[in-house]
Amino acid sequence: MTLNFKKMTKKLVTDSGDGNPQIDERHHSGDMTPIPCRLLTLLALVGVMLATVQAQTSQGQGVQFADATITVGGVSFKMIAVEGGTFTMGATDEQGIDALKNEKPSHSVTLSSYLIGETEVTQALWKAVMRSNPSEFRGANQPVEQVSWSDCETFIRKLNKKTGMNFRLPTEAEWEFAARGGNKSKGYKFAGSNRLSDVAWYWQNSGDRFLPGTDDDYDGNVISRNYCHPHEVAQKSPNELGLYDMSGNVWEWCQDWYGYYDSSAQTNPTGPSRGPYCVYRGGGCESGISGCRVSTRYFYTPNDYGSSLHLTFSGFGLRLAASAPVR
Ligand SMILES: [Ca+2]
Repeated sequence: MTLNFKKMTKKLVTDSGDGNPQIDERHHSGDMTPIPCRLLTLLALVGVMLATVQAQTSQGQGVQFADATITVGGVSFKMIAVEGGTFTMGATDEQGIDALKNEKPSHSVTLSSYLIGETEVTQALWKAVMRSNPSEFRGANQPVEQVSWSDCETFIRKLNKKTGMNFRLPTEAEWEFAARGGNKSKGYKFAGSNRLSDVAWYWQNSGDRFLPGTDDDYDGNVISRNYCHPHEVAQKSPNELGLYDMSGNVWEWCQDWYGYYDSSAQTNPTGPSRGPYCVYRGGGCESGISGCRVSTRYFYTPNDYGSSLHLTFSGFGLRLAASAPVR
């Protein structure tokens, strides 16, 4: 088994850093317009649909909307309320020399409040919605993996039909703001810590034994023999917002088409209007340390989960998001 996520991501970054993405005329199959939030209204549907919703008052920092626990087909998952704010997206100082060309220029982004999944989508939830499980490493509380961006859109469409809610993938900016800890950010390099092993499963700690060294010691054959694999969600420490595994475990698809950054300030950015590649974030159980940084960004074709890269394991997963009521 060849585990070469580092090689794969290096290839993609090279592609992204050396020239403009090849923009074609294919239209994005997903709706890039922020979905009007009907969450509060939909909370009133408790008991009349397959889904049940329990709202819990969020504490502190003036958040005026609530975390929500949703149950679908007997599987519960929690959405964390993220208070909107302004942050610097991209290659900020704590990312250091690891920051790549496609993380620059850093720029100011202002976001409205939103909800984001406490954990990666589990196989139990995926199965409750899709009645299938594409994952290689099976387990109810394992994150779903080997899913394409398009698979995720299908999953979300069916989930929304079951719940009457408006889940979606997070925008790239929402993903990064949440990974940084939102308005509670302590400025870490990774999501919740400067010490990656505290918060993430990645190439050194996701297998049978800890593999010492740095990214310079990354060896796909050694990693393969060490049985590196995704782990059940929420086993590591959460970040400042209470979010688990935003660094490491499985990569997470974002809503946006991939594009280059601009230095101008933006509000609720949704990426290019079209393009051939979708963004994914956060690093996976086989990725290098640098791939797990909060500003690291990669991209891949929306209808594939890595098979064309000749990977025997492809750790693409997702985390849900939803727009929140206006503060
Ligand atoms: Ca992750």
